[in-house]
Amino acid sequence: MTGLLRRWLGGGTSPEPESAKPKAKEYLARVQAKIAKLAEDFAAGTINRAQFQELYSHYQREIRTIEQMIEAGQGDWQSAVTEGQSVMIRKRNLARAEGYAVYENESGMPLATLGSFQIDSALLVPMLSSYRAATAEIFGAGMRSTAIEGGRWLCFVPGQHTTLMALFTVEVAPKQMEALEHIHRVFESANRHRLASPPVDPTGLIFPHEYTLKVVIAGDGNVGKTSLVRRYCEGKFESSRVMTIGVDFQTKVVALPGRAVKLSIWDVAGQERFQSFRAGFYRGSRAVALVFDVTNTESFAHLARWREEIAKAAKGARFVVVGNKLDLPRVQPQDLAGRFAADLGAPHVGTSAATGDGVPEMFEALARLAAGE
Ligand code: G3D
Ligand code: MG
Repeated sequence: MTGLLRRWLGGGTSPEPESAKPKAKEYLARVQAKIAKLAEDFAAGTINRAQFQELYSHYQREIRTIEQMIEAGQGDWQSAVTEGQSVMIRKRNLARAEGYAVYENESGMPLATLGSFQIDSALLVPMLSSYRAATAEIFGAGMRSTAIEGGRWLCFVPGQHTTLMALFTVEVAPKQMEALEHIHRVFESANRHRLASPPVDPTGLIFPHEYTLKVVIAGDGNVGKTSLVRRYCEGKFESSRVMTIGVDFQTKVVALPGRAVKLSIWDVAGQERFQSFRAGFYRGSRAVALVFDVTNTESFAHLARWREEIAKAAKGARFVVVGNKLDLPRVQPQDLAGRFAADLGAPHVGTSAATGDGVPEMFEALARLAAGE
């Protein structure tokens, strides 16, 4: 507590209305309790450094502003209250797994990659070999994580036969590292016979943490559903493509912190206009992207109908609202889309299948919802 605050809380000659004081005092005490909890969370390893630091300064800023307003005799100190932001700060700074790779300890050869494990091999190979050299000594206690270019973090998890590497967007919290170690233990144990007799055939390995979840991409024709799936699954965008008919779904492994899930992605290809075909198509889906085109307000207006139809056929399915074609001049008002998403309790993502912007975020949001996070 600062001297300023203490002076004010102690009463005396403060100019602000008496009635405001107890409430402000109560509120500031709550913020202090949050700071204490934050310190505990960091010590317990459930949050990372960036989350701790940004939240801490957020709380300090809030306290300081409220104190100054009170000092200046402004009764409306509540206007400085920013409750609810901390969740966003936590989320923004959470380490997200981009991808995983499993390397054989003895040969240093990659056995499998999951998600997107894009990392310069000129950087990776020396790190891996020095790590492998150390693995023998540090086995059992040797998880390591290290900052690499782009602010990303690379984690090494040693096992008896293999090393799991995971690429994260920012620094990883110790609890996330523990989850990785657990995954890797299960992986080695499930594959122990194959791993013990090299050369290992990667196609025979099983990834026990990987399971398939069905997700659906819905929305009017021409909003870019097929282009989004292509961009994500095949990494490309083709304009003037022939409309897809026939291919029902594609699968793709998505890396989430502490696990990987496989999505089977069902694109309402060519069925936009044939409602009678759709109910069966939705069955068993866990998460649904409601896609509209930001240059076409009608496609947005139709989302409520899409949602209603899907909610009937796939009870419990959760939604992500996706505004696509962000590379073009926007016509549909963004705040309306935000409100629609908020009313559904759904994340809202902006994408461009043409540039790739927002596309990983869209599918990650689907994976998280489908996995029940
Ligand atoms: P659908 O599957 O929802 O019916 P498609 O939509 O993926 O077939 O895309 C419809 C049209 O929109 C295609 O135009 C495609 O190239 C274009 N498109 C999809 N996503 C984007 C995007 O993010 N930005 C831009 N600029 N265009 C996009 P064409 O003319 O190629 O048939
Ligand atoms: Mg299509």
